[in-house]
Amino acid sequence: MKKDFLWGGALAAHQFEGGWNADGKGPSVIDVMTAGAHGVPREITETIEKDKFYPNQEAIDFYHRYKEDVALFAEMGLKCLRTSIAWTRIFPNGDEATPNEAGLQFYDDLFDELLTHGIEPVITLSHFEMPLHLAKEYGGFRNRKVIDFFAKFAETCFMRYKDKVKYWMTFNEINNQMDTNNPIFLWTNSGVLVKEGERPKEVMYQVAHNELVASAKAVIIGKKINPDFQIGCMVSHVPIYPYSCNPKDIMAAEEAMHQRFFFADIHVRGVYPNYALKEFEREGYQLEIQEEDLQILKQGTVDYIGFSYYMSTVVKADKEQDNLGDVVNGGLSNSVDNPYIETSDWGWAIDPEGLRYALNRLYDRYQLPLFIVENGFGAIDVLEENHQIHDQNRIDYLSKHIESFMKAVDYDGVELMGYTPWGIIDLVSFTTGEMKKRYGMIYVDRDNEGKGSMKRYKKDSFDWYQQVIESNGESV
Ligand code: BGP
Repeated sequence: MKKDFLWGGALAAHQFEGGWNADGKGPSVIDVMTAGAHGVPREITETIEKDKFYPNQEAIDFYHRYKEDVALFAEMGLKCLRTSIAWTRIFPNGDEATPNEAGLQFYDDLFDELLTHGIEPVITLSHFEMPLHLAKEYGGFRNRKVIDFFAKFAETCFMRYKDKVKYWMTFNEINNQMDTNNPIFLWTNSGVLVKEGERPKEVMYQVAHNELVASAKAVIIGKKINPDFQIGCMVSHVPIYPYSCNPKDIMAAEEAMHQRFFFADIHVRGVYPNYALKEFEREGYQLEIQEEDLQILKQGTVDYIGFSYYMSTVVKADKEQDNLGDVVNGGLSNSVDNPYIETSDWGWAIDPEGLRYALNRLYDRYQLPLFIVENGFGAIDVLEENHQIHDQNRIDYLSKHIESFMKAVDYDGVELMGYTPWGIIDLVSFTTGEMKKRYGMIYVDRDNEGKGSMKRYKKDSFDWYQQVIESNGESV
């Protein structure tokens, strides 16, 4: 791998910082989501209810322990850390005239701590946590005013951290709200709940448009502040395979991929793809897209593509005729199990080869540098009596994925900036709100009910990853 390859780890403010109301921070849309469990979805409460447990509020308390944790990241040898800035630390309600100085200072301190240890911050501006006030009072990204609130938040961060942060991303997994079957995606991405009688996809496309304009505005502003900034998008990439070589299956997969590519197509090319315009026409969607918006989209295209990769899926054109299982599918009604690959305890298909496929497909389509900003294995870990954690399953998962992306780089010639495995330290799971779905290489003693000493312990994967980084991928 290239010498400056960014080996790192990824986190998101709301899932690990805690301190949800510390030093003037306001509540965000995810602070009001309860914990779920296997088969029990998280609930969106829209307000803080006394007797309910909200796992993100304390999370792993990084807010108060960041020095200890950054020291561990440095010991692991991380070259970069991907995390996000909690919008509500900077603008507690989202619509204030001036930012909250204490919030700005926290990230100054954190970035200084990282830089002192030679760790480059890679920053997502919005990772599933807009101010609750913007969701409730303005309707989230339904409302065009929120475009400007986001642009102001972005500008404030760019100005303040322009000498400390070079790599930015605008919205995390902006494309997962395409799955309108699960309300948490639209809520956390955009602060939007679909109302009775509305067509979810029509709402989603309007919201998506406003958010894409907000992202493009941020890119334009950022480049003016510091032309050396590298500002990327961040999409969830789940390759969709055709079930067979039946051309009907091939076309079913192709059509489904349009849904996956829609956001990145606009982020990268700055224009609406024809397949989307045709869909709007076919479905009669009434969208407010102003002429000026189209200019902004064109001007504010991204420098690179950050993406998450956890799994692949499969679609079959005539699924109804068979009983081929029901996997985690990102809202695709025609998805089926892949008989060639195993799944995690949470039903996520484990497909290392799919990462090489994804890299090739994204690179062919966009010809832009790529950055794997999430990849990981959510599993139940056992803390042994001597405080060891033998997470060989995680090492197996990660090493196979690393081999796969190295092949994409060395053999296929894909341009890859870095790799930040998800949840480098245990944190609250986004979809389930659990602590027991762990990704980290550092264990945190904290359980699903919020109990535990909060102590940190190194897992076996800690030493393994340290070696991987030290050898620049030679020792996987
Ligand atoms: C992505 C999100 C992360 C995250 C990860 C793992 O969708 O960007 O925030 O948590 O997936 O998902 P989960 O925590 O639900 O296992």
